[in-house]
Amino acid sequence: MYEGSGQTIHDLSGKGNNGVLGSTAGVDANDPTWIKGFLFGSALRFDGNDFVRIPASGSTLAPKDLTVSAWIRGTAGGQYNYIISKGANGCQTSSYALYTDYWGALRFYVQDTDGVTRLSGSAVPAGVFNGKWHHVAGTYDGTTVKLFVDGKLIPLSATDPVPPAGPGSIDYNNSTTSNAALGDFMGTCDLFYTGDIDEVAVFKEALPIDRYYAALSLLFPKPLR
Ligand SMILES: [Ca+2]
Repeated sequence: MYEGSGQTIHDLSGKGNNGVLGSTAGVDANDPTWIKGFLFGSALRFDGNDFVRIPASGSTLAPKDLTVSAWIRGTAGGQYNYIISKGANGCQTSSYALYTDYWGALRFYVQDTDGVTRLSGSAVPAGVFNGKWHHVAGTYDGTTVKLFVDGKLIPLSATDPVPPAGPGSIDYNNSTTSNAALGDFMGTCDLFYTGDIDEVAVFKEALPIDRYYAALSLLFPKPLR
């Protein structure tokens, strides 16, 4: 996010997935605030009732396999705070989302066409929401959901639901909206995120985030080490 001002975030990939700050194209109470970015330019601060809406046009952000990647900074995870979401079904699920769970831990999930929410492992709040920037990424290769924090895979714990062993298709047939959002779940309820977000990207394959982060650390040693 390089804009630093205004009401639009632009899709640098050229796919036209631009986002609108807040509830209207003008200045409104749901606009996040522009702040200095982590690596480059600017970032956005969400104060607990802010969001960016990305209309379901452009490339629709609905790939079969995917990576969702961002830099985030916050001081408290909170319960059910949506950082990045694609689509919404009632007050239940998105097609995929980076969010915090009941315990305030960071997770990634995809909702499959069998109605199963395929959850990643969970990153405890103290390791993510500690006032520092962290790279977070969720991937799905058609079978397995993974969450990475600062390039490290967050494994499933013994208490996590056992994910389906076989492949599954992401359900993009949303009952409430197919819009994507930053900082909110935009279904029949709002589930807001409090914190900062920068450099959001969605890729149509499950990237090897551990290797990506290692390469990034060589390019930008100071902020990342
Ligand atoms: Ca606005």
